[in-house]
Amino acid sequence: MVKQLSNEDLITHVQNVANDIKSMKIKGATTIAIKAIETIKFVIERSPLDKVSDLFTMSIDILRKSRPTEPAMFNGLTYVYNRYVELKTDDPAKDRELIIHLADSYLNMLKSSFEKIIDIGSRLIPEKATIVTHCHSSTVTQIILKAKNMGKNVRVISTETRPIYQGRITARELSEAGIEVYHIVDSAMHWAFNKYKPDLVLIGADAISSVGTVINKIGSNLLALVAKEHSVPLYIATTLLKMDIRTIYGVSTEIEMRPPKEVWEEAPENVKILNPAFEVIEPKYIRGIISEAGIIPPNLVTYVFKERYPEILHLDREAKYIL
Ligand code: RUB
Repeated sequence: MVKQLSNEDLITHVQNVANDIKSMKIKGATTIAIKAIETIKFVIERSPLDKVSDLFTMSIDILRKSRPTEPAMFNGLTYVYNRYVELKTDDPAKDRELIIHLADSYLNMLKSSFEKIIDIGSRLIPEKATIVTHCHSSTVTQIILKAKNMGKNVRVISTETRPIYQGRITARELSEAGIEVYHIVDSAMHWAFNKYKPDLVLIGADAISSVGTVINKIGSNLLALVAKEHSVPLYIATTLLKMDIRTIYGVSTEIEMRPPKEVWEEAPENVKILNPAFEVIEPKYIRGIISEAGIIPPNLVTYVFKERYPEILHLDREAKYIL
């Protein structure tokens, strides 16, 4: 039996997680989604019985405001919330079990799709390959690590990913596993393609829209342009659970603008710093999306999503989804 905590302690816990997501102590779309859903479970398991419902709604509200460009988290929170509303009883003990069960269901969807993508992606990598990546995507690094474990000879060019250098996480993770890594500043992308003639570009995603555009870390579209110029195929490794289903109804995914201080701590007062966290890659630059449903062209995303996750799309009917 898990020890109960007070209302205040549980809310503080959720707020701390939301702040860690906002400040990017917790980052990367998959990690954020898992952490948000695990936090719901943590709270509900420890909530006083008469507060289960209130704490659940409050936690969802706090978490969903933490970062605006994270559909894998929103889909998870929406799935758990809407299914709960549909199935809840008048018995708080049963409702507690129900929420925990729904949270586990979504975590399992994430986990099983992640495993399938790693399998498919690692098979796609040639026996001897130079791969360019950008930022830190756990999906991408796991694909590369698995390819290495399969005996493939891979080397990686990773960009540092200004302003907060997530590329260093990638470089460290892969080099510690014995992979040859060349680390470059973002603006050396074109130079690196000329010098090392990569075989493919492999990046992750934060969001996918209904028409197959992909949103990923700022600099990703620049990399897509460079890849196109050099005729190098670009693949996106992502679960379809990152689809922003609001885009079906004409709502655009918001691109998060981050604090100026991340770019320049003590900038002169009259310099206006712009710090977009993400950008959009058009389908014409994408050779394929490595997803849990196989490698698919971007324009099939909505169709495949509907086939695979009817329970999530169903919840969205009449745009009830828009939180
Ligand atoms: C991280 C980023 C990653 C995606 C995919 O951005 O753009 O490519 O989130 O990651 P940030 P994963 O550091 O701003 O969160 O494959 O782990 O879901």
